Amino acid sequence: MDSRDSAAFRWGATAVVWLLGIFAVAPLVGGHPIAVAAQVVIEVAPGPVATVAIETLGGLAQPALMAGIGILAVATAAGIAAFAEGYGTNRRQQRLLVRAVTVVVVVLTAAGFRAAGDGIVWRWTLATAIALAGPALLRVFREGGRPTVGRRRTLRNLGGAAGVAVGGGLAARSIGGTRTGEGPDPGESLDAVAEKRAGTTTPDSGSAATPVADRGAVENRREVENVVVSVADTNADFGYEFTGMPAAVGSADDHYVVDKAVSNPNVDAGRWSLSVRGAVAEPFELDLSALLTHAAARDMTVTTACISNVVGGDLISTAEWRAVPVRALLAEAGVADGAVDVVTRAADGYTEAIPWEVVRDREDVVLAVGMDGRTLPKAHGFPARLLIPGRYGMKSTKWVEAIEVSTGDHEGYWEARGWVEEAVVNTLSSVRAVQRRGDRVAVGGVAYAGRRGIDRVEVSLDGGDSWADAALEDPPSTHAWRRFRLVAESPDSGPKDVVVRATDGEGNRQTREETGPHPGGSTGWHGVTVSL
Ligand SMILES: Nc1nc2c(c(=O)[nH]1)N[C@H]1C(S)=C(S)[C@@H](COP(=O)(O)O)O[C@H]1N2
Ligand SMILES: [Mo]
Repeated sequence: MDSRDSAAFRWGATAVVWLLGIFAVAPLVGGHPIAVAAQVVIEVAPGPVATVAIETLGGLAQPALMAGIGILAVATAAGIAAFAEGYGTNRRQQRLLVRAVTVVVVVLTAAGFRAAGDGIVWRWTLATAIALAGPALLRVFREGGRPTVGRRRTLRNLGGAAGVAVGGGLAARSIGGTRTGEGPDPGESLDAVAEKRAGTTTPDSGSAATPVADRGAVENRREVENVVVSVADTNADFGYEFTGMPAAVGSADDHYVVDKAVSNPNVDAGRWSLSVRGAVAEPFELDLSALLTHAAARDMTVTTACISNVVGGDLISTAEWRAVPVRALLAEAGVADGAVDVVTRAADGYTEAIPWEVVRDREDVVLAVGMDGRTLPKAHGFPARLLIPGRYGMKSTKWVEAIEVSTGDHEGYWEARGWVEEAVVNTLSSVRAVQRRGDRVAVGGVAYAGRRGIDRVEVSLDGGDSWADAALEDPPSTHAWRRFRLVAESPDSGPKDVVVRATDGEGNRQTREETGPHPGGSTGWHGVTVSL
């Protein structure tokens, strides 16, 4: 085919080359302009729209949005060209148009990489140059070549330009991540950090495996709506550890993750410091090593749950954190009279606020800097994140850069999108595992009521007609959930309509009324029908 390619085809194809280059070079700065654009869309989207998108698409909402933006970019390029051609623009006008579009694309690409990265000039500049190399080469080919360019030749040029963009991106990748390598890394052993600080090092041995008690061979393991149903070939008594039960204290690897952002911010601890400022007598900055070795640092086991968790859902986890009370940090700065909120500001633009009175009165409102004996993993907010036990996870700002005392009311990220401000957790209980051993069946799970604690859990095997008290494990801490287990004689393998309900430490039974997560967290009893 040697027909002249339409301008729309050439422009669209150029946009595709541009996108390829952008994605190839993204690791150099730890993000890319398309993700930044998606982020802007998420942030300006009205609260209910964002909520509906997250509820219907879940984890696919963000990738879908990025795909949409990519398609829109290509369509816009093709559209502009088709429009210009349709109007029969002359050469001079075409050149002007090309120049204008070029300027816009260069500026957007550079600004996008600048926003995605953490400010290292040469990295985002190099990323921009490589991402634009492909499309730029295409122009050279076209202008250097004959005025009429056959489709085969165009395709060959496009392939070459895409190759240059992707090849350049891969080469840039090999230059490495965005770190200075000076501060502690995400997930680094806290002992190693302390030793480094003291000037000694020993190899990181990792944690020893814990032996597992004989639980019998498990047959017929399946999942019914998040609940693990199994039959075990043993007569051993049930503990709290049978198949499907979550660990009382989980690990970073199995902790749920929820972020507003398309990609997590890469914070370089070597260049990061926490800023404590606002309405305080003496603002100051503290680096990660100083926080890790802070005199008030303590280990605490905390359960967090996302406010968008549904009844029986798994957006709830328990982990061991190393943390410094926020009030200890603020005491060093000296909070001024008239303080209203303690605002946390994050590297991804997220903000949250908690009344100063609450921070002042509660030792357990903390800034976490460690998890499982290591510095925080990136996904959980490296290098520092807030934890407010008993409030939904939205209050616990990750990737904190500043703690700022305000003299006015501050509206947090999700509050501005119509979710409740205080976000005190509702009492919840959920079935996680049902197991048969001979004639006995055990129902196990977790219950949580934040700072109110859990006093009682009842289980029904007949859809709520009759109830029995479950055995309760001691909670791993006052900030954590409690595991429960009910063992019943049940030779009959027919369907069981399992329902669970908890009573908190204030004597209030969990409400049966079913509500969805928006705006104050889901409520209602969890149940599942199983046969085993
Ligand atoms: N900076 C920042 N902090 C954030 C979020 C976020 O998107 N950005 N998400 C919040 C929400 S909604 C929840 S549920 C918790 C999740 O914490 P995790 O991912 O460590 O479990 O972080 C909170 N902190
Ligand atoms: Mo959340």
